[in-house]
Parts: sequence; C-alpha cells; structure tokens
Amino acid sequence: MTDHNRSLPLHASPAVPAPAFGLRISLRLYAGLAVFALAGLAVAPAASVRMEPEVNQGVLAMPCRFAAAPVLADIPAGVFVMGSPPSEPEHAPWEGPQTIVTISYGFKIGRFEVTQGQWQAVMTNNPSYYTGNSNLPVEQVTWADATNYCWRLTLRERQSACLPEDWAYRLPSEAEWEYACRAGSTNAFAYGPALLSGMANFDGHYEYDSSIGTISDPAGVWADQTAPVGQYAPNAWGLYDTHGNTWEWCLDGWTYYLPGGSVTNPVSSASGVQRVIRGGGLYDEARNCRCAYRLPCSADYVTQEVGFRVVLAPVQLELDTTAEGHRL
Ligand SMILES: [Ca+2]
Repeated sequence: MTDHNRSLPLHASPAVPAPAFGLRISLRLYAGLAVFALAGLAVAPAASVRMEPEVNQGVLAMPCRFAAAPVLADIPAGVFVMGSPPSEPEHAPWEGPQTIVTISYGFKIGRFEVTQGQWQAVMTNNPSYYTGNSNLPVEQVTWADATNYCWRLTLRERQSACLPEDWAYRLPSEAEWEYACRAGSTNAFAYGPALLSGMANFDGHYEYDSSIGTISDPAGVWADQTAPVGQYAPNAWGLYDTHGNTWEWCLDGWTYYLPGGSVTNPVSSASGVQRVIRGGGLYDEARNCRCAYRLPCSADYVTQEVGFRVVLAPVQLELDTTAEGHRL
C-alpha cells in the first residue's frame, strides 16, 4: 500500500568525520542549554557553568492549557549514562563514548509524539503521509517545521496567560531525549534488554535481545504504517512510542561521537544541516530503536519516518562561559 522508499538515507551509516585537532571551538547559549560545538574531539562544559535564574526543578503551575496542546510528563533533574557500551550487541561507534550527563533542571516532555490533530490545531495543515486518524503522529515535517510548531504553541499559550514568559516549548536536546527515553533504564530499551514483535511499532521481523543481538522472526509483525500514538506500553516515566513509530527530531546538530566524560546540560551546536534523530521508526529493525541509537538527518529532509515530541522547559537566560574564554 505504500510507495515509500526503503532505501532512505536515514539508514545509511553516518560518515566518519575527518581527523580533527581542535578541541572546543565555541560555547554559547541556546534555549537554556550549554551548547558545545565539536571539532572532532569533545570537551565537557566548564564546571563553573552557572545558570540564571534558578531553575525550579520542573515544577510549573500552569493555570490553563491550549486545548490541543500535547500531554506532558514531568521529568526530574538527574544524572544518567548516555550512549551504549561497545559490549552492547549492534553497538555503533557513534553511540559512544558513554557519557555521564547531568540534567540540572526539571522539565516537561510530551508523553506522546505530536499527533496530526495537535499539529493541525496550531499549524492549520497536515503534511503527513499516513492519514485517516487524528491520533496518528505527524510526519513529513522538517526540523524547522517542528521548531516552528513549538514556537507557535509557546506563543499560543503565552497569549492566553497559560504559560509564563520564562518557559517555552522546543525540541528536546538529544540528552534530554535519551534521559526521558531511558526513564532510569540502563538496558538497551526502556522496557529491559529486549524489544520483541508487538512491543512497539517497528519491523517485527527483526527483534533484539541484548543476550543475542538481532533475532530473525519471520512471523513477526510489521505494520508498515504509523500507529496512533499510545498504542504500546509506556516507559516508567509515562512516555509512549520512544521506541519506534516515528523517529523523533532533536535539537542538536549532528556530531559523530558523544562528548565523553562528564557533562552538564549538553546540546551540540555542530554546524551543518544534519540534526540528530532518535528512537527508530516504523521501518526499522529493533536494534535501531535502542535507547542509545542515533542518526543524522538533514534538517530539510521530509519523510514519513520522522516526527517529534515537544519539551517544555525553562528559558534560562545566561550561562557563565568565561572559563572557556568564549561568550557568544
Ligand atoms: Ca518514536
């Protein structure tokens, strides 16, 4: 029933970066996150990074919501290990090195991928390939489209005094996304070490278990279309479809490796058009739906495999980056 192209660039291995000798090249502000630009080698943000104003750990009194706004889950501040170890079957080099990430603020994140109904209520169109149910995830949206949705939703709730000026919707950083996806899990999936047919919307012919790797299952289910959001079990923090259904845009520019070491509130401002997508999608094998798996995707690429979920987070106003010698 579909005419989609199974050879989408999404499934190509990321190009290995050219050798680089620079360390950090910039540290600037973006939506309240310490932004590190990488030139091959990564350095953690300075320990002296300071944020103003104080973040209130995600407690946000919202007197009202826009009726079609995404349902949100509260995510606490915390520390987690981002990425996967080389010992994890199907580990790709760009899933590492494992990095200790501190998220110093509480935030809110969509419990579901943004649906077509939610998109239409804000953007007045529906660009999706798979249609017929307003609870299907919106897809065929570029990174800029998704970002525009977040900003329009922010304005909509601010104008009706539902949202204070110091909070805004935006795409999740890659670190926020994995933190929320794992929901405390150190396994390959939020559910544990395995993703089997029927547990998520992916190509169930290719299951995965950490004790084995990829498992061929000719009887596995492959829907070959998006599913209405929330059809499968949530993770421990109440998020649905982080594994499969649509890939999800993240805020970050693509870097081949994770920063390594210990970092706080990281987001990559790597230049270029490639942005990070996470979670795997409806055409993917289970291995590509692991918590740690990540791919680059051109920001202007339009495909039925990629949607997004929103974050609602404090707009932190200043980061003290003097230790880095840069203030941009
Ligand atoms: Ca997803």
